Amino acid sequence: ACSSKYVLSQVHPMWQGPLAVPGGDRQSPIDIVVRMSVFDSELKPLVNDYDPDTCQQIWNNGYSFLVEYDDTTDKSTLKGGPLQDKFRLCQFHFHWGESNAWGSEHTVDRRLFPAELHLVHWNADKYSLFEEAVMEDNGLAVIGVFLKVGKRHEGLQKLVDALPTIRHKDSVVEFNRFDPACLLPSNTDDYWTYHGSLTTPPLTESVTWIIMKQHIEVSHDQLAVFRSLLFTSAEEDVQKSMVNNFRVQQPLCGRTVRSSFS
Ligand code: BO1
Ligand code: ZN
Repeated sequence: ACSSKYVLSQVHPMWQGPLAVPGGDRQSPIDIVVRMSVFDSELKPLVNDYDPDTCQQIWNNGYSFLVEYDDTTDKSTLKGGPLQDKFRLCQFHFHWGESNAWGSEHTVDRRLFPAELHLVHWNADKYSLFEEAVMEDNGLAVIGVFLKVGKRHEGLQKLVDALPTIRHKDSVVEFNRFDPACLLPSNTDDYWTYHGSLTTPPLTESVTWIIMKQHIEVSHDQLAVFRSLLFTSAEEDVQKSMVNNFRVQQPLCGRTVRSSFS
């Protein structure tokens, strides 16, 4: 039998108490065991076509910070890779640790990274809203990119500079003209893909995960600014640092992880 844990972590009030998800044998995140992944020559290169003008705002939702995009038209899209349809970008966000020793949700051969970027897209060929797609098979596609500590990331710095203005939960500021493609590694042809779920509620099993093989480098100081954000709102007496906002790993339950490279 394949069981997965739903009651997770101390990081956020929404994780207190059990969370029932039907099925639960396709949950995320997972450890990618490289020698168990299966090369699939049918997996095509990813095609992202992002319009920086669709970038709208950045907000602290009490779990991460989200950079949100206007997804009412087909201006920022993702196609190709394992995807049959065209998907629209709605937001990206990160997960990170309190130290550089951990923080990513996915791991590669048990290797942890200090942070992980998620670019969230929904299937605009089959559905008309994120809320519709989130319930459905093949509804969502999320690109995962590992962050490693090294040299400062120029593209990320514009985001980092905005973070002090959204330190508390529920703060939102306008944020324009940010090209999410600047956060992708130089090689997006090499990736792993598998069927999984959202890693926070509603945890629906509607996600085609596309995990980049190549990581991006960011500086320790840039990650330190992520860690200066707060889980708590300005009204709360005891402030809690936003760190360790990742879900624990979930069982593979017989799923196959495919790779676009051999
Ligand atoms: S993740 O990429 O698996 N960590 C993930 C987890 C949860 C969401 C998105 C991605 N949640 C949803 C919310 C919706 C919201 C949407 C787009 O993100 O449930 O209410 O509209 O921002
Ligand atoms: Zn995420």
